[in-house]
Amino acid sequence: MDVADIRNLMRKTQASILKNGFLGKPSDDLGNVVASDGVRAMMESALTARDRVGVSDFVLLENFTSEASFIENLRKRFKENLIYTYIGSVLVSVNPYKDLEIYTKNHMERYRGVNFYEVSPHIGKRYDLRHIEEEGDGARREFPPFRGIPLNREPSELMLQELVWSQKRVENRLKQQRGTDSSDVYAVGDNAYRSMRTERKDQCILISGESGAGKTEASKKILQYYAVTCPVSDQVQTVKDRLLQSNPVLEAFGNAKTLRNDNSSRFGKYMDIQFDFKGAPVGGHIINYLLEKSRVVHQNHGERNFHIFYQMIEGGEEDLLRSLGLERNPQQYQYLVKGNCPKVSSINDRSEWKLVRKALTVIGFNEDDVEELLNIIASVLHLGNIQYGEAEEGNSCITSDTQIKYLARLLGVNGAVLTEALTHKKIIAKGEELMSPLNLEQASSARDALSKAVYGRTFTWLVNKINASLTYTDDSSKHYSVIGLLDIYGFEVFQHNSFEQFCINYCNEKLQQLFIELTLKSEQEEYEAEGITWEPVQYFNNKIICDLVEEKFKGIISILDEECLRPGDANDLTFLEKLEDTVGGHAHLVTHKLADTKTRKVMARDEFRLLHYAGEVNYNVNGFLDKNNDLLFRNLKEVMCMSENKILTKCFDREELSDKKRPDTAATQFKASLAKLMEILMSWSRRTSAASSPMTPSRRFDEVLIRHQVKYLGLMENLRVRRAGFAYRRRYEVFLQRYKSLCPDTWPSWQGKLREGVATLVKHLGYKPEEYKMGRSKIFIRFPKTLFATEDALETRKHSLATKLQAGWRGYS
Ligand code: AD9
Ligand code: MG
Repeated sequence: MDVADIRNLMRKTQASILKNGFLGKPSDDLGNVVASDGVRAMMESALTARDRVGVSDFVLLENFTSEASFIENLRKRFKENLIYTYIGSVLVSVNPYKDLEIYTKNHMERYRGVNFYEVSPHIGKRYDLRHIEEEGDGARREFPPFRGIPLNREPSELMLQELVWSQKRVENRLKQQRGTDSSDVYAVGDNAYRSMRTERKDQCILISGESGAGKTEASKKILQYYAVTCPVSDQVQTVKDRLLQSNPVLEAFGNAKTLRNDNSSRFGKYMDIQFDFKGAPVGGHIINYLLEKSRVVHQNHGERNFHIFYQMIEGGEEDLLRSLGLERNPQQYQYLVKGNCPKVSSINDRSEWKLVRKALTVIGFNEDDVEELLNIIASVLHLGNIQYGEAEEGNSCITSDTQIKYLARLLGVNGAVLTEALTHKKIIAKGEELMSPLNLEQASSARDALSKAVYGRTFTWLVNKINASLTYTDDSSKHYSVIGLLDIYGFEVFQHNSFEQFCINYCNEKLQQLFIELTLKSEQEEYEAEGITWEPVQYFNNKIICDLVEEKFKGIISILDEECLRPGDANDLTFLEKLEDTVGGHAHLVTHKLADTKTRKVMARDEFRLLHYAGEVNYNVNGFLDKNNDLLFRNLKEVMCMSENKILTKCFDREELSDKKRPDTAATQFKASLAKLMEILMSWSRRTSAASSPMTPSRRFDEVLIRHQVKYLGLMENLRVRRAGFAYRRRYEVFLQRYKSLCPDTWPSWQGKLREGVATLVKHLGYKPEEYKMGRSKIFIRFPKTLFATEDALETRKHSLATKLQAGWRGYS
């Protein structure tokens, strides 16, 4: 570029800047150069923005131990539609319950390949400014500090750049003021991706929060982010599509409307996304955790069964429904009427059906697979409609043949054999098999057990099928990197809480424990790596509650299993008594008998209360033994093993019949699978973990709920851990690059070692020894105020240079 070109460009830039009113006439009565109206307005708005939008990383809160200032910061940000705030690498989000238009392709692009803190509001973004500016060539670079441009100097390319950058910067600031914010969930996704690529480390993103907080939405956003921003090829496109399409399918079969969330996940999901050496997603794997099967046969008032039933009934074509023997009316089905809530205003079952059908095809289901799958779903509805009557001596009999006829056809089993299995129990006495009749109650629960088993196993089959379609097929390279995404069911407290809530809340306790350990661990590791003395922090460790639930012999699960296996008079109430006897004195458990008078008033006799990390929950023991046993009579298993439905033959394996060992109880299986998950996540965490923790469902900023969530998620704990030592840390080169203009010795460039450069700089800035520490590659700053003062100095310098530059430039033109 020659001088003429530069001048030309300068003129254009000048015209544009003047048109936009960012720079005005530099003058004052004394002839000094002063900030123009535009620049002044810019400075003022920056300062008001700081007050208005709060800090974007809680580590920068002055009063970091105060819950009130924590919540105030969230409130400020929420008001400005800024739903995301960091605590170090943890992302806290507040569910806005409305579309914020922050998940567009443009937003994704903005996050691609930019450093974690660069686009996310962090330091210097105390004013919520982006340091990162987009340049003409589309590349994004950190906004450089002004280099000392001598006044009245001929304009140079350098000056031109500074001006263009300033303009961009102002524009960005204005954009900020209009309320657009970084959708930081992308920053978390991008950070995990980049660390995986550059450091060759597998990553995991944990998402935690109460039911309805927005975990599933966040996990979908992250997945979409990868789908849009990662490199593509034909094979990769298929994998991307399948990864994305697995969501509507799994949600149809595994999500349902609850009182807390219209699309509540009723299973836990851990998904691995596998990337090849080019960074393209080439495969995936899903592990599912404990589906809430009881929902298939019963729903609380105001809740629904799994979405798929309603989708099929509302959206299924006439021919399909006819062949399945179904009517287009959910009210006709016993399994769909319990909650008295067939329709949900926020859900369009008919259009969801279309999406799910399409998604099944994308995932690779052929017509036969779909037909067999739908036959099973319809069978469950028919099973629910089986009516029992009383035959002789109180024995049960099936009063209508219609359902059996459909069931025999749809399940591919013999109708008579099925009828017998639904009314009798096979017992083996003295080596002989006998069919013992069931009474009405036993028969209904045998039928419900079959429905739950059929649905639950089909769900697992579905996950396996999806996994098969996501399997990484390129044998030439076995090496791929992985990003894991965990989206479980959130903590739940209802009026009536049962075995399901017990399991879900236990799972959340485990995750919370992991969360705290990871934060502590990564802090500790960072300090160790940097050679900085680790200052231990006191925090509440919820291990005590996890132990209460899962410890061998004395844990609640062990006690429950013991009662489940005990022959004779064991029942839900004897389980409760045993709890009282064994762990009655535990600080986190209360039973009616052991409660004080005040607590007793809000507890029923058949309840026990756990003092969870997140709060107190009363669990009603009614049904605990049955649900934990999760037994299916042998003869019902035999019928299913004979099924001609290919899915069912995979779900009910004949080998199971010859297995004499009693299967593990539901809670024990769950405990084992969670232990495995924790193992994976802990081992990965060594390789870094980004975490995101969406919070409260709140259409407005509901302070009570938010306070509860802050407590429940252990956010103050997390912040204390993060702030135990130092509020802020940054690599020497980045720190020096940003602030070197504030010290004549480091300006315009520092030739020596980076560490020494930073030492010179902070000495010049007057940092006191207690305010900072120098690590191996980073500077650690203890208090936000130190950093803010440095930022203010930088800001002042930039503005004074801007006005000087403006004056010089005017002289030139
Ligand atoms: V549960 O534990 O599975 O019951 P989640 O998964 O935490 O719960 P979910 O992601 O399903 O909650 O979010 C609940 C609802 O909140 C969604 O259906 C949306 O209507 C709403 N939501 C969640 N996140 C966002 C968001 N980022 N923007 C707008 C949101 N709405
Ligand atoms: Mg969910």
